Amino acid sequence: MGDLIPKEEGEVLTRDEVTTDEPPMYRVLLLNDDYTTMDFVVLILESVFRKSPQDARQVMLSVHEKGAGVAGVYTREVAETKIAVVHHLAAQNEFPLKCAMEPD
Ligand code: TYC
Repeated sequence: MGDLIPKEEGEVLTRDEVTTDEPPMYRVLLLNDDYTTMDFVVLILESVFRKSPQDARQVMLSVHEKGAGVAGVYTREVAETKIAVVHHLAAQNEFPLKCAMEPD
């Protein structure tokens, strides 16, 4: 039993009754295209999504074969930032690589 937290007048909530809400999580999807090189996608998966070289290659090949695949699962702000970084790096390197996000 922890501290007593006032709720309404004359009412208390014990710490054991406090639930911690988990933030909504989002899958960042990598989308296949015909022009981005496999090496560039692997580099993105290693550098932006912190995948090992082996996992990065596996995810890249799966996206290449199936059309899309999950690069990682993050909170909304982190997912949005990673997508913006990928699109920036892709544009800088003149690749059409695109990401999307969806609720996990
Ligand atoms: N299809 C690309 C090629 O053959 C490789 C690729 C993989 C591109 C994954 C995008 O998200 C992607 N060069």
